[in-house]
Amino acid sequence: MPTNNPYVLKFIKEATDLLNPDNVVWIDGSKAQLKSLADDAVADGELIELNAEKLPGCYYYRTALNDVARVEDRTFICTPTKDEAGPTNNWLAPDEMYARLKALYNGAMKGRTMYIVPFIMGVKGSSFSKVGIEVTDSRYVVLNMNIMTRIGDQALEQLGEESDDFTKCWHSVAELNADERYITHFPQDNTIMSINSGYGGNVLLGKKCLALRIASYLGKTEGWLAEHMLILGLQNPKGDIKYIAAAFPSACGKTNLAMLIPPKILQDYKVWTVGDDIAWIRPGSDGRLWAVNPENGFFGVAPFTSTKTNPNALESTKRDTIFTNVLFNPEDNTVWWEGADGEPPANAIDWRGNEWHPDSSTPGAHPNSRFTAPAKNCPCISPEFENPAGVPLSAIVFGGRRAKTAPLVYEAFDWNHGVFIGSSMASETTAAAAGAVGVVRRDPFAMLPFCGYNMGEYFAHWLETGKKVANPPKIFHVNWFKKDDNGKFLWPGFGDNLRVLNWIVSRTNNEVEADASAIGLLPKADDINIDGLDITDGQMAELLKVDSSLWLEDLKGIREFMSRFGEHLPLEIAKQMDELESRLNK
Ligand code: OXD
Ligand code: MN
Repeated sequence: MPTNNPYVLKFIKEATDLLNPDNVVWIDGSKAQLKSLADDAVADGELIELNAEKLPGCYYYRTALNDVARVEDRTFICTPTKDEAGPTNNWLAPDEMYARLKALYNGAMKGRTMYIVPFIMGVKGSSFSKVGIEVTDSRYVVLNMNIMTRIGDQALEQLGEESDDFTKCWHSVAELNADERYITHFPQDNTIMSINSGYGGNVLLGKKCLALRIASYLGKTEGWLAEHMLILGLQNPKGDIKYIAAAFPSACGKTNLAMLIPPKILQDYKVWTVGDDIAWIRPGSDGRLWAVNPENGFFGVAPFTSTKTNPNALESTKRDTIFTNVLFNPEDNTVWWEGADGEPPANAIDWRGNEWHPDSSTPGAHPNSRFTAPAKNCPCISPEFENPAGVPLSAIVFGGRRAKTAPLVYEAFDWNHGVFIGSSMASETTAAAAGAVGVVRRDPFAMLPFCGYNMGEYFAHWLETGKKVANPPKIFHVNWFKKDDNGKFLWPGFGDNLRVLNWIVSRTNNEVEADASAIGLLPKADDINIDGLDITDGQMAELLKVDSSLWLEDLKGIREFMSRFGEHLPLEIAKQMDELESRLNK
């Protein structure tokens, strides 16, 4: 045993007794152990080793056909009462769920090996960091956990011999039976139980399950925030760097923003990536909020990642990366996906394992195919990525995909107003018919599927956090997706989003004034640098326009959503809705 910690040993005994594996292997995190695990997986046909020259250290993996994404309808928060999980989570009483899961786990690893993966979310020795221990029967999980977290003996050292402060993470692929698939969280027991899936978001338990759902609950009880946010450092031509954390619902380009390449005209600026998906944020003794990225890699969507859309993400995948459900090219043992650089291979194998040709009628890569790439491969990884103290936040940015309602950018009047903006975040479903504005899905703080307790209480926790910091970051909202009356995007997006980030930073430095409107503070049109862009004054006015009647309509949707929280809705949020309404009616 690599540890004498009695709490760890008790957990491992309980898991071994129930799962009944033939072998038990402690993962120490050494290169030799991981290489031999990968070699075994290749020998068994579970992984394919890719071209050693073009993609050194890289492997290819296919999931089961019925197991290609997170399963929100099978994801549960099992707090003692339903009320504690709140109206936005699936809930079952802990006793009932434990009984159901224990029946499924009973003997599930018979004939298999159980791997014990101790891991740290965050860097060793940081006061932000948390330890988890995942038991799993999947070598793919072990190898991915090695990329996404810091695994092995270092985690047991961080935990020490006496602490019970770790998350117990149970995983078995079992029979991959979709009808008995469960991704379950017991926040009060610091326990996660996942079964019948082998897909990353459901089984790499450090990520969504620990670093968001369990951590949001720990953050509430311990006084910090676990958020679905990227963190970037924006360096100006003088070399000063300001840090921004930003939350966006899926399909809004979080990884692209985190790794942004400045347009030519602003090439003296530089964006450093601290994280692309998760931020843990704590009040610092200096009155500011400090943030770390607890992950150690990127679990990114492969399709449409290319030299054009995100060269930094692409470069990150050039070595020591695991590709899942992309297209496999057996001619030279490489991979490809829709929207990748270069021509599709003439004779390939698609994500289902079937022969595929460029004229095949189905995509070669699954739309949710992924790369798991080490953060240290990223050319723009921040020098502060491993700073145990994190980075101080100057701004927090919320965003969504809104065709009409939200302007390109606006600033909250103050912290509480900013919390209201985060709580009323929304995104529109894409591919709306011409002229229509899409279906609005409310996704507060981009945390709807990831909040491990009642979201009304989560809003209250955000409000409380603001009271604890003398110099909180300013809060903003952006919308890269505003459209004109012909349905054409008004803003170019991608690298040009830097122009908006620059305005945000200039506001945090008190360098420019802003205009008060009913919804918040708007830029003066001249303060957003559009040199070199084909944007007319009229289009800029449209980008910054606030249409009161559209907002009053939107407010109805916000009120309806907030009414779900009943007595858990903070009075402050109700007050913010009333104040917005009266400003809009003025
Ligand atoms: C997500 C992800 O689903 O990061 O948000 O994979
Ligand atoms: Mn995410």
